[in-house]
Amino acid sequence: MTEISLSGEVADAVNSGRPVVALESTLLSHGLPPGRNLDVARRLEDTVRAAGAVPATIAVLDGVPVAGLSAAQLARVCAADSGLDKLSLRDLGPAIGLGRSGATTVASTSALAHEAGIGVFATGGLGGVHLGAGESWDVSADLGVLARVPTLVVCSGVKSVLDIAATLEMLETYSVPVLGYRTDDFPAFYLRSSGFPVPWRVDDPGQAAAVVSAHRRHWRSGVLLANPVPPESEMDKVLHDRLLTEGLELLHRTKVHGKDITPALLDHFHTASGGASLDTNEALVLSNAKLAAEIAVALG
Ligand code: PSU
Ligand code: MN
Repeated sequence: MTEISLSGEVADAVNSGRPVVALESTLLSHGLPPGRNLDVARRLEDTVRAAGAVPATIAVLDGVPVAGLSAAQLARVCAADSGLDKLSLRDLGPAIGLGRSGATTVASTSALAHEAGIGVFATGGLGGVHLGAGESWDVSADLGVLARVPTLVVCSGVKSVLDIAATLEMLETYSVPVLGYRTDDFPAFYLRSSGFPVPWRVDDPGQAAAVVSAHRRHWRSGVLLANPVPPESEMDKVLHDRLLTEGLELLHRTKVHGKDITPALLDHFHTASGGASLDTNEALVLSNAKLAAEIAVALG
């Protein structure tokens, strides 16, 4: 497809078969407030390095997909006035062809990572089937990409603003293995459990790596590893449920739809919780980056 620009460090690691972990930029530019996002971006990269892998944060800058943003590029992505679009996979052609800049979602990051030779990717939450999708048809492209691109995605499940049962059904239809990390319950981003079981469980990075290698020998879809937020950082359930109800009302009232739904909802949670949801968000994404790096090392 496109020529991806790899940083020297990422290119060296990919070429010599050393562990690399892809990181997405939409969670930074559209999921976290300016200021906080840059701090999280740097800590994500430090966490991956501390676990023995090379971080490759991915974005499209001035029409070029980049894997392994420099410090200056990372600061640009996180700036309050970055003006970056949210780019799903279908947006890559237009953004690249027209020389635009944007942050990549799970869908576009997975695809670019795979193209760059990176098989492991850490993020916060996956997109999924929205509540009311029977009417709106709003199903994240993240699911369709997991069906086709053999990247391991480590995340904390999907937010309870989505139809979690329907999301899990689609992942089954698409033959995407769903693994719980040290849990039998599919997590719900801010919460450790969604109330829905996972079909398979792994208890250490070695088991996760064994499943991923076995899957890749037989089938070319992605693998989803669901890692619940650390217990001490889980959001209070009563607060969570209140913010969710309010958030859904807000979306309805302000007629937000399509790709703006997730950023608007995250913003509502962060503002209305006085920052409590930010601590949860940060803790879970850091935990996923660490786990992804450990699995990348085990796969190597
Ligand atoms: N879930 C979160 N935080 C996020 C996202 C999802 O908890 O920032 C982002 C990811 O980049 C994901 C995208 O790929 O939203 C899904 O958007 P949509 O539902 O518009 O496909
Ligand atoms: Mn959507």
